[in-house]
Amino acid sequence: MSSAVDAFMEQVKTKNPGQPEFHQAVFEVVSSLMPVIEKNPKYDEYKILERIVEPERVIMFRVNWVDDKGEIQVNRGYRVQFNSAIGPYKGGLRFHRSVNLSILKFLGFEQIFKNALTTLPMGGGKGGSDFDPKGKSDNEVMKFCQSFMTELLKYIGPNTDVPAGDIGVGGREIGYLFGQYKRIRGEFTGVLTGKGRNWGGSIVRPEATGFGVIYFTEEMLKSKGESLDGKTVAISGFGNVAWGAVTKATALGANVVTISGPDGYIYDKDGIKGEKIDYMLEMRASRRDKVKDYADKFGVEFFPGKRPWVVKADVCVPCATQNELGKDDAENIIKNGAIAVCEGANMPCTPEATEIFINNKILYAPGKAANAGGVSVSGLEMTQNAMHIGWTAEEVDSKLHSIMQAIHAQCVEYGTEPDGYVNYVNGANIAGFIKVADSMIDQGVV
Ligand code: NDP
Ligand code: 2IT
Repeated sequence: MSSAVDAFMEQVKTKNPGQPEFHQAVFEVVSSLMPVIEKNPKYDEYKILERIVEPERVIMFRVNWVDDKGEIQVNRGYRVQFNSAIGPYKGGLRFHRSVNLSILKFLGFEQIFKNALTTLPMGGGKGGSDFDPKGKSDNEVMKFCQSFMTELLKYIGPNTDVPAGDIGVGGREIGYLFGQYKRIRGEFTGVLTGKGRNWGGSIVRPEATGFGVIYFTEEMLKSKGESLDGKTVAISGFGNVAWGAVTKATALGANVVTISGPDGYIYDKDGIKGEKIDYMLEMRASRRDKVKDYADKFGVEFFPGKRPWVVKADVCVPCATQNELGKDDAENIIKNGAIAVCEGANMPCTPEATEIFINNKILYAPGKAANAGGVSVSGLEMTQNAMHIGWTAEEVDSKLHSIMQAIHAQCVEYGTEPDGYVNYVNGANIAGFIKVADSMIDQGVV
């Protein structure tokens, strides 16, 4: 079996040179799928694997804009329209200096399976730019967003491709992007999700990813007769996802003791709660990218240049970025007796770390299952837009909760091993794949 995976990966690497994150994401999925493909020759006959790793379309474009000093700036914009077998392309936009085609292809590829798990009709896509929001004024962010959208709008629409936020893209950026789309296309439509509440956005979308991660964690713990109540939780990141996860974990009785930024992590033994959670929003909005601000304000310990995975915690929830948790971190987490690791970010654990969690048979959920709450509420935003209505917070939250339970159930159905251990990686990859692959077969060679 591994020789089939190796042979397939050889082709992927030859065809997509210099794209390590994309290779990493494909390798993980294909490793889970090979046994399924060997048992179901139709997938091989229809060349589903070969087709699913090839984006339907990649759009790359120049984004010129003028900064506050009157200087011309040049960035690169992207949209990867990966797979539309089960619905319009759907996925976030990332604005970060590290953005390149490899990162967006890995994210777009993951999104195909994630969106299939949500039970909603959404295909997979991702986009963004190497624009660095750090230190930019509101005016500069607006100028960039307007220029970016002026090109992107040729390729998107409510039934074609519906972008949303990701790292560096939150409510403010979605507002500027939406405004420019509306201005040029002359239509008010649900072309983006994560919109403001007053102009078509869904209530609970800002919280959705973090809430969903914690609902998923609760489901995993429930399967062991446990709950979050009274547990110590370590979280990384301090952005949108980390904020939602801290809020919900604290509400369910957990003591969240860490958050982190590119500068290091803070340890708050009394737990991040109340005004401290609100302060996370302030830190994120300041675009200073310094979690040390939290330590200065609340008088807690700050560990420069370090990650939170050395802290003793029952549950770890990485919510920052890809490959932020490696082999040594995973060994620490096991040594400290953690019972669960649940990914809020996309692909935060390296393959070596993932292997350690699975070999030690702790509860471990990959991002494509655990962080699907964000795109799920995006899907619910599309439904509300199409129906020209707005649901209440209770309605949206209860739908989100049911979706996370349904995703958990799919992982258990497809990922349970003979000894009863649930391999959530295999479960998520297989369940997501079957839905998309069967749809591709139904629709012929397109
Ligand atoms: P935000 O932009 O709100 O927050 C990300 C923050 O984390 C940035 O300020 C960034 O700082 C910081 N960061 C980057 N690298 C590190 C690091 N190594 N350690 C600590 N902090 C770091 O992004 P989101 O919260 O939206 O996204 C976080 C993760 O969740 C990403 O992997 C994203 O793909 C994923 N995700 C997001 C969803 C959403 O709906 N927003 C949905 C599902 C997944 P800096 O810019 O300086 O690097
Ligand atoms: O990674 C993700 O799932 C997101 N950034 C959210 C995508 C969306 O369309 O809401």
